[in-house]
Parts: sequence; C-alpha cells; structure tokens
Amino acid sequence: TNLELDLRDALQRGDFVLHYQPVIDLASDEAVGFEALLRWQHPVRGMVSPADFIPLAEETGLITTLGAWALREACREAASWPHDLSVAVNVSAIQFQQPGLEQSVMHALSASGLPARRLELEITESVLMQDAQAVVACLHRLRGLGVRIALDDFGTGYSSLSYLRQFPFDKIKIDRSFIREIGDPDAAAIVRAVVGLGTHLGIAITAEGVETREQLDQVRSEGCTEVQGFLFSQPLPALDALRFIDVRL
Ligand code: G
Ligand code: G
Ligand code: MN
Ligand code: NA
Repeated sequence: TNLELDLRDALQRGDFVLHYQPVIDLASDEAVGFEALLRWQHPVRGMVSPADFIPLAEETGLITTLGAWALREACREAASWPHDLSVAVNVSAIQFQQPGLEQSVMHALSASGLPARRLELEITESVLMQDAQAVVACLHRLRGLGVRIALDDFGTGYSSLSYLRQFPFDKIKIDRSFIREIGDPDAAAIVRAVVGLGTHLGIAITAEGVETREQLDQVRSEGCTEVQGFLFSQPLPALDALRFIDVRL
C-alpha cells in the first residue's frame, strides 16, 4: 500500500516524533515520569495515529527499526530532564521475536547517558503468548541491565494470573477500559483484585485513562500507586511536557 511505502521513507525524512504523557505518583501527587508515545506527522496526510501505523510497521517488520529509534529518542530526551523523572517506552511483541532488542536498549542507554533505572519498558500480554522461556530469559537480561518492565493494557489480553508470578514485572498498568467503568461495582472489584495481587507480589499498579475527578478518587481509594490520563494531561510534545512539570512544581 501507499501507506507502507510512506512508512519506509518516514524514518529517513524525520516524520516521527515522540509525545510524552505525564505519570503521576499518588503518594506525592507529583509527576514521576512520562510515557513516550509515537506520533507520525505525515507531510500530506497530517497526523497518522499509531493505532493505524503500528500494526503496519509490525506486519512489514519496520517496527524493529522504528522501535529502536523510539528507544534512542526517548532516552536522549529523558537524559535532559530533572534526574528523578523516568521514561516509559512501548515495546512491540515483534521486537521480542527479533534479535537485537537488548542491544537496542543498551545502545539507547549508552548513547544518551541515561541511567538504566530511569528507563521502563512497556510490554503487552501478547508478548507472553510467545515462547515463554525465551521471553522470561530476555526480560531477566533486560532487568539485569537495570531497566524496569511494565505489563501494559492489563486485562485486555489472554494472560492468566499465573503469568504474573512467572514473568518478572515491576509494574502492572490496568487498561483504561476498566477505569472508564470503575463506577460499576464489577469493574471496581477487578481493579481491587489486581491491586491486591500487585501488593502481594510487590508490583506497582498504574491506573490508565483517568479522565475524571471521580475516577481519580476511586483508583486512589482502591490503592493504585500511579495514574495517567487526560485529567492530568494528554501526551505532549517534549517541550510542553517539561513545562507541565514546571507548572506543577
Ligand atoms: O497514544 P495513542 O493512544 O495514540 O497510542 C495508540 C497505541 O499505539 C497505544 O496502544 C500505544 O501503546 C501504541 N504506541 C504508541 N507509541 C508506541 C511505540 O513507540 N511503540 C509501540 N510498539 N507502540 C506504541
Ligand atoms: O496502549 P497504551 O496504554 O500504551 O496506550 C496509550 C494511549 O492511551 C495513548 O494513545 C494515549 O493517547 C491514550 N490515553 C492516555 N490517557 C487517556 C485518557 O485519559 N483517555 C483516553 N481515552 N485515552 C488516553
Ligand atoms: Mn503504554
Ligand atoms: Na495501556
């Protein structure tokens, strides 16, 4: 397709940028980091959503190059932030099937000088559907570098709860579909159960997609440790993201 051809050129043209959504710690009510989210500024089509181009990049294998770029760019940017702020980068399941993920991470860290503890990798449950032993080994090696691993979009995939013991996660991010419904007792019960599990296993819990004050109050009372969502901020260009920190400090 045309979009596929465009995608191949887009990296060279420098069409991609990262936007950053603040992550708020509920103990201090302060931003503790940002999630980096890819944006494609197409010269003709305008802004193309990752929901459209990530699947295409995955089918064509371009996600490996694009993912490596996102890691480098996010680490480069984060290295200039106040030192207690971390950056989270989404990693596609396809990147786990290709060799070189660890090298990409190590290269992004060494080229930027960003301490590994300030980098978090977000993976989805689809990663866990692959060769479990290989993935576990890879996650352990990545953690050995000092980076943290978050399980993203939790609750939307097919993972069983036993995966939480088997795989070394530092954080679970509860998918925003549960937060949207959290006024409903059943959804609230699910959030409560995940928080209980996380607390027991020593895993931090982020609530994604917090849009209202009511949702914030509820995820706080359920014991979530961090929040993200439009109530605080949409994903922002790098400069605006830093301004967001200044305004809140
Ligand atoms: O920010 P937005 O809601 O438009 O993102 C849509 C989807 O694209 C989300 O599922 C998000 O995780 C994914 N996404 C955004 N940036 C990246 C990236 O750098 N790598 C991967 N693999 N997925 C990303
Ligand atoms: O799959 P992942 O969690 O990485 O996706 C992040 C996506 O969620 C981004 O595209 C971001 O724009 C979107 N997002 C972040 N906060 C909110 C929110 O409060 N409401 C909605 N609807 N989307 C959000
Ligand atoms: Mn994410
Ligand atoms: Na998510």
